[in-house]
Amino acid sequence: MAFLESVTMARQLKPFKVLPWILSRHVAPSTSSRHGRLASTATSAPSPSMYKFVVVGGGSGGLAMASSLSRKHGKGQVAVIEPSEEHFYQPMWTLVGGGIKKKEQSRGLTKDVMPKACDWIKEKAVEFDPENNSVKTSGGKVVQYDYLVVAMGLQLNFDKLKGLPEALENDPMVCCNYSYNTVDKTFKALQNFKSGNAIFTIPNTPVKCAGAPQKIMYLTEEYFRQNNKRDKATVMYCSPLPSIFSAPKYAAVMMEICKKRGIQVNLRHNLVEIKPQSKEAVFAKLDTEPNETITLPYEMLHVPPPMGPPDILKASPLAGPAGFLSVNKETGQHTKYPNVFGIGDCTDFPTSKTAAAAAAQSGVLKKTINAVVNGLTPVAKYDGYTSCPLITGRRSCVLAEFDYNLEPLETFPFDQSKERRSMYHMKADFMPTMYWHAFVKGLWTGPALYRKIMHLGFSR
Ligand code: FAD
Ligand code: UQ1
Repeated sequence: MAFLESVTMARQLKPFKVLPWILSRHVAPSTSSRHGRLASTATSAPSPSMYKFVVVGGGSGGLAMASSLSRKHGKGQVAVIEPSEEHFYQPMWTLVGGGIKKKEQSRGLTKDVMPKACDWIKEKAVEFDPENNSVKTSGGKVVQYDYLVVAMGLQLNFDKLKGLPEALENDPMVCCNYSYNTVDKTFKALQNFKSGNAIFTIPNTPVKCAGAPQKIMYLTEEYFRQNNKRDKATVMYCSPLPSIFSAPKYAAVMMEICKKRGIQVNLRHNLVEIKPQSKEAVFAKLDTEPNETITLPYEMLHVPPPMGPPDILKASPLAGPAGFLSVNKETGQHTKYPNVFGIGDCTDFPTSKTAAAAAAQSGVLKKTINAVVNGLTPVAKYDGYTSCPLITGRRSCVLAEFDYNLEPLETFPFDQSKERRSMYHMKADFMPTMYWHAFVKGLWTGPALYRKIMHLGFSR
């Protein structure tokens, strides 16, 4: 079950042996521990490591923060707990699924993106103990901190949807852009499609890049048109949500696009089971009481898995009611532990979970942490900025950008709800370079400044 080995980003990662040199590098006495005290250790247990800053998760948000913090505070002050040897530029997976990029183009090595001034602890975090300012790792280390940044991303729960693991494993026409291990099935499914229903779903859970489940549908529909398959295909989007997209301005445009292109939109349809043997997908109709189900045959099925907070975060005192890191929605500071901060998909910032949101959060979080370190009250305010480049074809994109109130917060001085070739190139060609050269280095905190310049100061 090669696929099952990778059901989450975290689970993708094989346990690493703890190298003695890692241990020795991390037994560093802290000179400035305001909060920390040494964890009690039995004689045989590893000694605790101490850092001014510990970042848990070296994905998009974690690296951006680790880079900025280590640049400001210097070598040996920041540790990053990240088990993966590989770093993925996940936003490229939509284009990989559409056959536009190769999946290898989305992959880098963690050693190449890890800031040189940070100590990389190549293990999983397994337990948070915020009362004692420490994190336990899979290798048995107790890593102590003065300040903690939690950036663990979302957990993919493939096994929470009946039939999904088997379908991904055995049915070549069931595909998923949400994992490096499954993303290359998608384009093969497009190529092998003969006739019938091409169904695209979105889970009834929090989801990263909530636009991605429909972006691949537009690429598929266009591919069918360009390859003489369109008249043999019924393309449909099935979503448990009451609208196709959260921000109304862009939802209206996407509905128009679906209408124009003959795409069926079935709202309040929640995928509850896949039957790969009979090639059927079962949906609960959420507007019926009790929920009726409807079974649709599929020729091709794209399924983002159910997602949720990482198990260890959910089980910790750091979790809010939904299991995500409980943060102040303006500052990113933890609601109970003032020396704990969060960024990205693992937090409960009430906005759409994207790398673009994490970039904007990183700008605010730097200021928040700086204030707290200097004994000041944080004043910087995150407005919920998030962005979703809604790819609608191989040369077109609607660039959605909005805030906590789902109000547009557009960077460019034109109406971004129109499909544009320029926005496609921004997403497909400019963004990857920007990500590897600026974002993970903590040098990109979102387009707010450019927005102000391009709107001649008349923008929030
Ligand atoms: P991640 O980047 O996922 O990083 C989390 C890190 O935590 C990982 O490195 C993981 O190994 C590590 N980790 C997990 N568990 C542990 C543990 N126990 N201990 C230590 N480390 C751990 N965003 C956009 O802005 N624009 C887009 O167009 C876009 N398209 C997307 C398309 C797809 C198909 C997907 C899947 C995502 C897309 N995104 C997009 C979303 C974007 O990739 C994420 O929102 C972003 O990566 C979140 O960053 P993060 O740091 O919170 O989490
Ligand atoms: C963005 O900042 C970002 O984070 C790095 C993305 O993720 C890859 C995006 O997709 C987008 C659209 C933005 C916003 C950037 C601009 C220039 C509007």
